Amino acid sequence: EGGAREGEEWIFLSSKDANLMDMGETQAVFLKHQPTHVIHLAAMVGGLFKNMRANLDFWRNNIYINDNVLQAAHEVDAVRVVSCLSTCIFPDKTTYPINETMIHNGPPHESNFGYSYAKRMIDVHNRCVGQRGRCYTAVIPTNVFGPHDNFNIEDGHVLPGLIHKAYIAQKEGSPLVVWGSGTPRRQFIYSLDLARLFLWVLREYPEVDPIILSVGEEEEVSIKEAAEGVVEALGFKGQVTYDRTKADGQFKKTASNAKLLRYRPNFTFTPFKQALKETCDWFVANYDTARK
Ligand code: GFB
Repeated sequence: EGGAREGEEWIFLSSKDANLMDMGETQAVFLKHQPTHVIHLAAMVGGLFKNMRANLDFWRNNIYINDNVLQAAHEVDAVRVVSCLSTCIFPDKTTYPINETMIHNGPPHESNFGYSYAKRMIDVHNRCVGQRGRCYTAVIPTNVFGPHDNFNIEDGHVLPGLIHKAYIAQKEGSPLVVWGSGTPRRQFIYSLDLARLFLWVLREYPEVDPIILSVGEEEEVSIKEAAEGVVEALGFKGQVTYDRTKADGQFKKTASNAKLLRYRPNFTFTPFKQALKETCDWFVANYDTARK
């Protein structure tokens, strides 16, 4: 499942190519490339703490990006658009495991409701443009990590944040400070596994309805266990402490990957420890140029 297949031309765009919050620039870049298939990953994203600080920006910026991209794709007659939701947009008060039918069944967690509602509107948009004959869809990844991530400690997600903090703590001989109690639970998907699944969704997945892309419920770990995984992967020898003055955010958002396994019964995820090791090795080798 490597790169482009025969007859496929892949074009990678970044925010340097167009400000997707601007409809004119978005239409211009779509007219320039005339894509038939689009993997839409553009978004204003961040970890728990960045979301808590900026729900209005997360709401507005993502609403603009998503409406512009989906409308511009429709206007250039793209046959496929795969957009990105997240398991953090599900209702906070819910039964477990969460599945794809539950997206709109109640308010999301307070910490990131701006981002969550903006993302939920992608599903509404896909269903609306579906009435015009489009089969645009969305995936719902659980917490993603891997090389090339945003390792910024204040704004990034938990695993890159812990990797960056442990790297500094190791050099300075200071403790690794994990934020919160360490008890919340998360499922983590390795970015390389997610990329393989994205290609399958783009080429084969037949539904407008979204599909969760996650490791199984049994792979869910506590933040404490994730931190211990980082300590092991980096070979950190110092003390680990927990700063309980920092928020825990959503306690859990356990998602079912049963729908994925129905389509891809033989898909194998990279083992968590191996994925963490590869991510840590990448970060150490690319410290100077990594986004942080
Ligand atoms: O990845 P994260 O920031 O976002 O994880 P969420 C937050 C959890 O990790 C909280 C704990 O329980 C934090 O207390 N934590 C411990 C840390 N140490 C750290 C650290 O150094 N950095 C960070 N960031 N957390 C996000 C949503 O929720 O999930 C986003 O807010 C996005 O919208 C993302 O969807 C996937 O998993 O809590």
